[in-house]
Amino acid sequence: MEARILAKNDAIAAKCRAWLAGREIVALNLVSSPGAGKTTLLERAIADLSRELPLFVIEGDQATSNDGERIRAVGAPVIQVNTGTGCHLDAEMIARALSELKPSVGSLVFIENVGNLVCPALFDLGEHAKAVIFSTTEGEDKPLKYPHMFSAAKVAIFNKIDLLPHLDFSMERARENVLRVNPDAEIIEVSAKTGAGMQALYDWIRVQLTAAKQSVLV
Ligand SMILES: Nc1nc2c(ncn2[C@@H]2O[C@H](COP(=O)(O)OP(=O)(O)OP(=O)(O)O)[C@@H](O)[C@H]2O)c(=O)[nH]1
Ligand SMILES: [Mg+2]
Repeated sequence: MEARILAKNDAIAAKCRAWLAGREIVALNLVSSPGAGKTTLLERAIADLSRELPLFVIEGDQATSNDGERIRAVGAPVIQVNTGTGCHLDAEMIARALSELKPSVGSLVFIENVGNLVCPALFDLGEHAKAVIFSTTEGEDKPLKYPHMFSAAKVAIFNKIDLLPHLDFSMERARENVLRVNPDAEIIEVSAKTGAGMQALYDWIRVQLTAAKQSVLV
């Protein structure tokens, strides 16, 4: 049963991926535990990047349109998806949201997944990459406890570094733990609140967009 659900999801995700690639669109699937700072990071990224890039957002939450409204307030087109009892977005939801959102050629689509480190790891949404946001308030051991999420992600964004002086969080141990489950992960340290480190994240995003353009050429 579970295998059948995943196979159906993967088939739709493959169609989404081809559709996005044909339009040179980079879709990033933001995953994290609840409250790690996904929406705050998006608010800042939209404010900083929207003059440079067309940006679109798909917001996933079990309930409420709070995050969708926060994104709309900073000026990006957004579709809010409510999953009800579901603990993750799936590819069919993304296919439907993309047909409504109509992201332009060469744009960046942020998908904010439902906040948890378990189910979103299993479901391909046709994204270019999963980005896991890991808050300094969560404890360094989370990559070891939720290895599927951390190994599925291309980049681990350590958020809330502004709080480090008040916490026992060891950045070094946290980095080691991420790399233990995913030796290829890129690690970027930011504070979505103060903006520290965000330029490194934007540079990483620019590299992904350039790669998406080049892959259409080959
Ligand atoms: N100090 C600090 N607080 C932050 C930072 N980023 C986010 N926050 C705070 O963390 C709380 C949760 O942030 P959200 O952006 O709503 O987190 P989220 O991951 O979108 O949460 P869900 O969508 O509910 O899973 C808010 O009170 C934010 O102000 C940061 O870099 N530093
Ligand atoms: Mg949010």
